[in-house]
Parts: sequence; C-alpha cells; structure tokens
Amino acid sequence: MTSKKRTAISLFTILVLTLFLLAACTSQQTTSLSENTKSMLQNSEQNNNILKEFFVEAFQFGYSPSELHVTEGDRVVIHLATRDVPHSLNFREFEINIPATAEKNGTGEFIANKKGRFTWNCRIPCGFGHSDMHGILVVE
Ligand SMILES: [Cu+2]
Repeated sequence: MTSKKRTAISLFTILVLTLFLLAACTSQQTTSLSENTKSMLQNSEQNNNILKEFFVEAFQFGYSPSELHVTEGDRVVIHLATRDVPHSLNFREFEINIPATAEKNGTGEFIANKKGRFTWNCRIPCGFGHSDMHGILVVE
C-alpha cells in the first residue's frame, strides 16, 4: 500500500467516525427538544397559556433586551446567553433563577400569573457593576 493510499484511508475513517458521532449527538438533541416541546405544548393546551419565548443576552453589566412584554397568563420561556463571564437572570417574584455560562446557555420558564412591572437581576457576582445589572418584565 502506498503512503498516499494509507493517508486517504485514514482520512476516510476519521470522516466516517466524525459523521457517526455528529449523527448520534444530533439525534439525541432532537429527541430531548421534541419531548420538551411536546410537554410544553400539552401544558399550554391544558392551561390555555400562550407561549412567549425570548432570547436574552447578558453582559458586563446589563441585558439585551432589558425589557420584555407579555400578557397576564402567558407561559414565558427565557433563553439566556452570556457575552462574557457567567451571569444569571433572576426573578424573585416568579422564583426562578436562570444561569448562563459561555459554555452553556440557560433556559427557564414560568407562568406570568400577575400583572405589573417585575425587575430581574443577576445572582452571580460578575464584577464591579454586578449590582446594577437588571431588566424589566412588563406583564399587562
Ligand atoms: Cu452579575
């Protein structure tokens, strides 16, 4: 066997293994996502809650967007990502704290079961501006 052929064969083997691993990861993710979505949809149907989904990015020292609007009774799902160090999005009123690191986004959900303006803050000490980190959820 020539060394060119051998290189080609090992490259092919690596490619096949990579595809196999990718396929395994993808199918796992799809399964858990669809199960989550299914149970969420079932719950929404049962309670007539409308799903409101948000993607929020945290950074030193704030959130983008920093204001969210929903209607009373909505099922609120918030996905949190961070631009730099670990942060969280914490609602005292809804008893939920969503942490996010650079490696892992956070997700949290709750029912916006009361009207008002609710401030969220960060529960992970992240620097000198940590205590200024906040956003507002307006429930109308
Ligand atoms: Cu913080």
